[in-house]
Amino acid sequence: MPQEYGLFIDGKWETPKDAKRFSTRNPATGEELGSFVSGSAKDAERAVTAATKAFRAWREMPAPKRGQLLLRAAEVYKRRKDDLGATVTQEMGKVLPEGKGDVQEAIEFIEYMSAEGRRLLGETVPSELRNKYCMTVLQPKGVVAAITPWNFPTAIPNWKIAAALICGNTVVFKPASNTSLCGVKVVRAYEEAGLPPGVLNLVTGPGGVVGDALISDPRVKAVSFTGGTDTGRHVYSKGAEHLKYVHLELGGKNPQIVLNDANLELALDGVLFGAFGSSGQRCTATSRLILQEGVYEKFLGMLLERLKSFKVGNPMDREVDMGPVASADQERKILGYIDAGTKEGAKLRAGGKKLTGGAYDRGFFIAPTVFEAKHGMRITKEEIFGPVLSVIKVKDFEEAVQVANDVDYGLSSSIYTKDVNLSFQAMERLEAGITYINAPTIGAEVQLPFGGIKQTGNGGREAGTSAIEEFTEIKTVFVDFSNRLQKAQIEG
Ligand code: UN1
Repeated sequence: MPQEYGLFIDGKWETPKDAKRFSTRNPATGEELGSFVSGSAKDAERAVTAATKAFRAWREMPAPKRGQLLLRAAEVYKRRKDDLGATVTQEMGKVLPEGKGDVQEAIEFIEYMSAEGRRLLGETVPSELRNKYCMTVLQPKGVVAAITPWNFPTAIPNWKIAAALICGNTVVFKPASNTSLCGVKVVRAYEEAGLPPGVLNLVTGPGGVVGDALISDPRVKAVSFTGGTDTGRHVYSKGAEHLKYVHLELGGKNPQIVLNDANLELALDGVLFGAFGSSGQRCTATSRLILQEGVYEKFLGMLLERLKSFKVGNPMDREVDMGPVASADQERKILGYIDAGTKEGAKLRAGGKKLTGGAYDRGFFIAPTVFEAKHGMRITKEEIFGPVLSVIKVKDFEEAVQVANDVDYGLSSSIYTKDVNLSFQAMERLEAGITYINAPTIGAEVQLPFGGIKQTGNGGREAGTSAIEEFTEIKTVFVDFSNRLQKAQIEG
């Protein structure tokens, strides 16, 4: 029997009467990892009640003190990094160094946010009148819903939770169902750190039930969602019915451009990590390799050569370069795209199939796949979220930028060149929230804003200082100490 876990509401772990349950499974082995409550709309409502009740005392706690509590949670994560990293790997399939990297990203973000507790900067600006101060202060929004994906099951929840908490919000957290054990462990660190009851609540269960209940609850003032574009559209429109602040981080179709003058070895390491890290299941994953014609054959040859020794297997095994994809659904969708690519006439150069035989039969393994594709095919335009790379030939820098930009998404982008002018032109012209020069499309750091343009989001950024904007309201304050009525715009 797998271990049973409850919901975390108002500081207590609990299993509602007659609760339905679901399990998560290791995508490499099929092993059952835990049993979780399939939360109901009522459970979500109770969690919001707890968060609402806890809000006043939490917002009144001085922000530096909130920061100290956050730091304690970071300490717990540090102590548990190996265990938690292994849980990430076992529950969603990225290789162990990346599983631990996920936790490390959570730790770094919490540390960064805890120091924000000593800033939360407002402005003071001159008044047009005498004896009057004009300033802004940042205030929390209230109860925040954090709805998070399975691909970064400890980092992304913390991008939302730690940022919301430092600003004085309380949180109801709904993790992706297939990484519920990670969700439980994310919350336990805050519990151990001594967070007051109700400040952070966890409701596991289906998005269509728990997520929708949170978005529709008028007491929830902000929703921060990371996930697929279709779900994002649903979250946004449902939030709009309630005129609710909604932050979205959605898909990507990220290009790596390699120009004729590039350091090819470096670009090769970059594309292997960018395309096949986390089995291509990062929003920032490289899914298009745009090669200038002068290096096309050579670079493609180098890539195919390296893939011959690329090992796919159990992600807990040190020798393995790439683990499984996260679930049966993922596998089906990715294989569907491989099929579509073949049908559209893209030339399959590596992989292109489910791996079978021996231990592979217990999990969802797909061989790292490379297509020579023509820009415009579905595999070059739609987000696949798997280990599938489309290689596209272009004449020159101009065409590279045009192809790179001709997609609906705009999260990350990368260019390899030694030409300073072209790298700055790329920085200016690539339509993406993030541009890397001589580095892969993945690997953003937490102290900088993260997010994208076009259908990648709705204009906001998370992490970095933008995280504070995401979770605060600006209060504008005028203090008149003249002891008489002063009329702005009327007297001079
Ligand atoms: C994501 O895939 O949604 O930049 C987040 C990166 C990681 C975060 C990715 N630091 O690849």
